[in-house]
Amino acid sequence: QDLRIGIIGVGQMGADHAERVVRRISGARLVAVSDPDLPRANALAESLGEIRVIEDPLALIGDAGVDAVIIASPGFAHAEQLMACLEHAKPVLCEKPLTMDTESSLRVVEAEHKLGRQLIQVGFMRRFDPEYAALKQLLDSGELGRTLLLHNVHRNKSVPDTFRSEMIVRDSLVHEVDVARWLFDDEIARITVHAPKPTSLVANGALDPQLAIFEMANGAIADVEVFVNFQVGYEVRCEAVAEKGSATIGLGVDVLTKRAGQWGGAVPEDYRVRFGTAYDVEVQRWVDATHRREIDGPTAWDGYAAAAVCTAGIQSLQEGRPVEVEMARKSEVLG
Ligand code: ISE
Repeated sequence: QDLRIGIIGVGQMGADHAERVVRRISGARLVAVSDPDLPRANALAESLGEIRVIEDPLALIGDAGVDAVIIASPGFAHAEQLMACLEHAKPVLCEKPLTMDTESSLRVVEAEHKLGRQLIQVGFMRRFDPEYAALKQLLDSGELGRTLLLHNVHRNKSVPDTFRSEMIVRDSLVHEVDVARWLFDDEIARITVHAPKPTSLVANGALDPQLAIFEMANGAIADVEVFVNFQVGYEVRCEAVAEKGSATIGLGVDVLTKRAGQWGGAVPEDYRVRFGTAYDVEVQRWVDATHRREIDGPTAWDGYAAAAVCTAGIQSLQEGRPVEVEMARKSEVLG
């Protein structure tokens, strides 16, 4: 029996997931979409076949014809929609951020825990990228000894005008927050976010680029350059430095061409291109796990931890100093 999926939010990411579910995912079928922009939802539904448009996202979640939900709405809408998924016991793949603040993320974690079943998976898709997965495997194998440092670069070609300093932390830097927690298998204890003199090419007052330092609980350190108006294209790199070697991913060495007196390759336009495979693997594994009544990826707790780090990161950016990350103890919340 195919998993009947409903998607909430059909902007860039939601539309991308809709196409993915229809064209590339097995064991699942897209049955409904919801978006406040009705013409946009109607156009997408029509282009993909027989798909219902349900205007109210909460009605989509409660609909008896929807077995599982993908939330790709803006972050501020997540808390209410996640709670509704838990109420209706619907498995949900929720795009990051889990919610907009530490408290509401913790409430989501607690509500899910009360149900006694994990229904929430968070869309930190980098864990499913073949390059990141290989890096994780290499570091975990111990071949290089203990991992000491991570150097990360995260650049977007450009972002909409509404993408301000806080969003750079909660929507972009949040990926490295998860990557660092995942690769080190440890929590981030302290974060500092520096803001160099911003690029002159954005006029919305956003502090872009930013340079973040994560101090892990066990003493390791990660640094991150995040620059969302890089102009050139999308670039995500990670170098791990360990006791007996280093490993780098994201060099973008695809097809090397030589022409007109120059050599080089292509820079992806955005994350849908660079992480296309990661999204495919993520959604397929989520569908397969949902059939088994499980999840298979980042948990609500991971979303909560990331929210706590981002909250501290924003405070650091505003106050110009390192900020301790305040979060509950896992054992106290999850028993
Ligand atoms: C976007 O929302 C994403 O999640 C991308 O993965 C990230 O690289 C980008 O910076 C964000 O704008």
